[in-house]
Amino acid sequence: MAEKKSIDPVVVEMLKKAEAEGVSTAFKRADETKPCPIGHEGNCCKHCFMGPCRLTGKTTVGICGATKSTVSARNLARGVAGGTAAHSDHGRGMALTLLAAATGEAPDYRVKDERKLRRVAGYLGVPVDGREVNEIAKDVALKALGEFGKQEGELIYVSRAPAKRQAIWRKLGVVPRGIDREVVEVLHRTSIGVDQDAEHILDHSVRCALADGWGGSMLSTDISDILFGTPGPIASGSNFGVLREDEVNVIIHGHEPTLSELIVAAANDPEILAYAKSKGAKGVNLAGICCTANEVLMRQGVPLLGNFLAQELSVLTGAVDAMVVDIQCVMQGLVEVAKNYHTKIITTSPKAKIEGATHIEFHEHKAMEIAKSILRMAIDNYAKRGKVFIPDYQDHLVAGFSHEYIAYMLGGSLRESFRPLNDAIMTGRIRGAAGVVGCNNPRVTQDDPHLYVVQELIKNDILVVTTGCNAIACAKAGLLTPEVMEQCGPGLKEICQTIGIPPVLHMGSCVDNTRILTVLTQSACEGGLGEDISDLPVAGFAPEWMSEKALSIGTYVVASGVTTWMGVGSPVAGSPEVVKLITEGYQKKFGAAWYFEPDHKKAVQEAIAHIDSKRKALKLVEYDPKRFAKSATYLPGDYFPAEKHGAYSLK
Ligand code: NFS
Repeated sequence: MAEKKSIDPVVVEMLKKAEAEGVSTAFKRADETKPCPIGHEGNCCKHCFMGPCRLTGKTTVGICGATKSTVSARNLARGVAGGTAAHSDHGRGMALTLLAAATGEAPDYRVKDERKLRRVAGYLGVPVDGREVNEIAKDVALKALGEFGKQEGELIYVSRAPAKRQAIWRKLGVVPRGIDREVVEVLHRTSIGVDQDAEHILDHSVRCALADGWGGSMLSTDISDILFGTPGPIASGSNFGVLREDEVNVIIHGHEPTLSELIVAAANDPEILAYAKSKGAKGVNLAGICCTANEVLMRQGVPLLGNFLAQELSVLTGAVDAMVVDIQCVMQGLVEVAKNYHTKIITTSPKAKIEGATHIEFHEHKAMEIAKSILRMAIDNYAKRGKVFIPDYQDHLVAGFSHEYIAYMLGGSLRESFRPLNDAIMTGRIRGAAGVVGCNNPRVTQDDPHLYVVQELIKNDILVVTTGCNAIACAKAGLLTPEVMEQCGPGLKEICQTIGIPPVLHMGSCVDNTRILTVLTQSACEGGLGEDISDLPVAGFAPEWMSEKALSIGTYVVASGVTTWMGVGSPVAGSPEVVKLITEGYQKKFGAAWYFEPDHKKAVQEAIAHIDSKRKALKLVEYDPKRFAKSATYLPGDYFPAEKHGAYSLK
């Protein structure tokens, strides 16, 4: 039943089309392939060739004697290392691009946000006074690159965390030394016959994940802002209705903004537009999938086509002339689907090829030339379209809430600060805040857990910040608009009306979860809500997670002090000892617990109780929604007519 697969009506329609045409998608393959029950719970060890050892039934240890808890901790740690490697290699790529831009080797790139450059130079200890922009940029890039290969000492960005948090990490010995070193050490420790103490393995997985959150990902966000601009609010659209029947549709999918930013520029180039017209198209229309979508949405307003599970389905429209992919979350199944249509799948990263796809390798020194040749290929392909089916759904959105903009919108240009946010939490207008992030997973009804969690939180006066594929789910359901404040509790509604913001703030891609770390730090340091992130009435969610990157994010967010609920199921369920280590154990160590709770309704109730317990510990007034929403003198409906919004409104 297609209706059970997703609550997005576009996905349901496209799944019916796939069924009718006999096209295989991730949804179908998920039905055909049940997860291996042993590996699913973390009980399979395949780190040497005596096995794989399946610790099930009477078998409680591997051939080497490794226990279930060792195996489970090893598997989790390796997931964290995979996620850290992915985010951080992306960050390294950004630093290399900045270096090439600063030294003139990548003439199509330049420092776009000098203010951010100076701020980041300050974090990294790079002098700025009396220096040229490119001199500073070169040193910032080199200093950032140094963080990857550093062997000793501490990552510089650790000093951006609240002082109390840093002290906790130092006491536990989990401060990362160098980004690459911590990833390598996870792989070493978890190979045959090395670290065989679950708690010790997990401690190092924390060190590795912190190298992601307070290292590779944070650098990635900062350098992307320097090169392409720090995001501010921007309006756009989402879902398949953003495709155009009379234009060349190019989908940008993956993660790095390096090529996609130039594709956006090239799509507006008069020469490219003239070429499109010469082939009978009215223009070139761009739309994004996954985190590349979030990156180019936040800075350029490029609409969102869909999240992770929409990628194959978008090809089924017959309207996608090219899908340009780089790294991460790109399904190999795309090529098989594309065989049934005219769509060209174009891989571009030197790190990622897919058999059967067209490979046009991207190099920074001739970036614009490559972007244009990709677009020309898409334009040439336009004439080969067969029958086109574009479900006529789209919704409005406002995205682009960087932490810089949040501070600005709260305090204005004369006094950027988090004071108003803290005050609103202290008075109980805002009960607390939550980050809701992460993937799609075909093991659950697509977008259902995402949207339930977000809607339930705002109804309970909990401000939501979102990134990644949750942000796209919210966009498609119309939750990223100011109008949605009508769905909020009374206190949060007052705040949103006063500041003029949606109650669900789109903060970017998954590496931009580090923007959330910055917001949390500033809120903790502003005063009135304790002194550390773990004092704040906040919670984390990844209701439909699937990727290793989510495990890394989950670990660093919890180790930073935010109790977090991940949905779908637990990758460590097979070891009660490991479950205890990441819940009670992490609570003792980091003041925050990490739960895997497949029941998203239960998770929300637990998180609300958690937020209230934090309010109580801070001796804040008890949350009481009846006290608020009495002061407004007009109805927001006058300004935002109801017919303009609503989930999945028909165009
Ligand atoms: Ni995040 Fe981006 Fe989506 Fe999950 Fe994949 S796109 S980095 S991993 S699936 S949220």
